[in-house]
Amino acid sequence: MRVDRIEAFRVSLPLVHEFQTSSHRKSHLEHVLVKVTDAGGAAGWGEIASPSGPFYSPETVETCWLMLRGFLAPAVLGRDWDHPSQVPGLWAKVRGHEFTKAGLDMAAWTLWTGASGTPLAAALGGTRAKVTAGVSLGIEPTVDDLLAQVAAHDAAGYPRIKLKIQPGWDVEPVKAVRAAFPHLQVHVDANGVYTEAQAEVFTELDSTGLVMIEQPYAPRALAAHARLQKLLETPICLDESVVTVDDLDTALALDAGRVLNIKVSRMGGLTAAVAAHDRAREAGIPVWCGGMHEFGVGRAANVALSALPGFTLPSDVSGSDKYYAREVIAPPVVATQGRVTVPVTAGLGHDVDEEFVRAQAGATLDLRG
Ligand code: OSB
Ligand code: MG
Repeated sequence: MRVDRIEAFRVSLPLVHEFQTSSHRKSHLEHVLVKVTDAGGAAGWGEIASPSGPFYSPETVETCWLMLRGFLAPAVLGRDWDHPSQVPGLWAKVRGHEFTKAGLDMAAWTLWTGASGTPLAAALGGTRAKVTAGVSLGIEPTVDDLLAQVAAHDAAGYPRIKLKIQPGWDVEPVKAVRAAFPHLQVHVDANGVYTEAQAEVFTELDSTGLVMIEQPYAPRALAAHARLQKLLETPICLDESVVTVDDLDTALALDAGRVLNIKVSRMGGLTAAVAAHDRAREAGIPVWCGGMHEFGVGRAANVALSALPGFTLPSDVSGSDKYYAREVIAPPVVATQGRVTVPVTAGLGHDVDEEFVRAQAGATLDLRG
């Protein structure tokens, strides 16, 4: 196959419920939707789900836009490939910029699976007909507000809740949620905001029956994560620390984490995500698919990835309705009693609402090989 045209659309959508993490609060998100077209007119879509600011990773929507136009689209345009797993090889010299790469890699996968009549999940190696979804809840103004959020998602049937924590919002809200909802699987995500001097927070959380503690320390602090893991019964889950499969190897060698959050965006695409899944599976550590509040395109790709056999923990693939009132795909991703059905039709398994995408686009790119 050969991609002869790459279009990109900067689309902003309002969130149904404001989301606050340890780094910032957001009420709407701007993502870049990427459309690739081959010589025969077949199209594929991907999503660059970078946050606007460089607080989760160094990338921003603006840097993604520049890298797509300046380096990554030119690396792909007019080049021949047989299988989407070869596409990352086209930009092998470009270091970093995983979110940008992820959008193009995803577009290549949906192009190829759509054109070859294969469901995306099956092409990736997926074996599940349904995947289990958890929800990620932000920091709320009060514990009562948080309990109301947990109650709503418990009532919707989600079996796992992840709570964002930060210093001053950790042990108390976690204990309140565990006490009020003892049947739920609960885990916490610190987004790397604690330091080793605050390890006591985690030794205290260790006795609250959490499924895992996600990214307590800074992304590069793998040795510190290993020291913390020695103190805890609760598995540490790595997110920001693992950008490449080499990072995963280092984490495994150090015993710095016993669960892996695989994000398509953070790792540079579906090809890299599958490689991380395979490596984790070989090492015997469970994985789940994390999210970046993706619009429908990225969300559907996350569902397809979560169908792989190593994804044994609930993924952040909650229904589109938790986030957006109006979606960029039809039908939207739907979770029923915390389960999402994996599409069995060719490609992404959802139609992209191109008219809506074009109407919403604040800026567009149109590049040809
Ligand atoms: O650390 O998992 C994270 C969103 C933005 C930045 C970082 C994270 C998140 C989430 C989103 O938790 C979860 C979702 O998309 O459902
Ligand atoms: Mg995380």
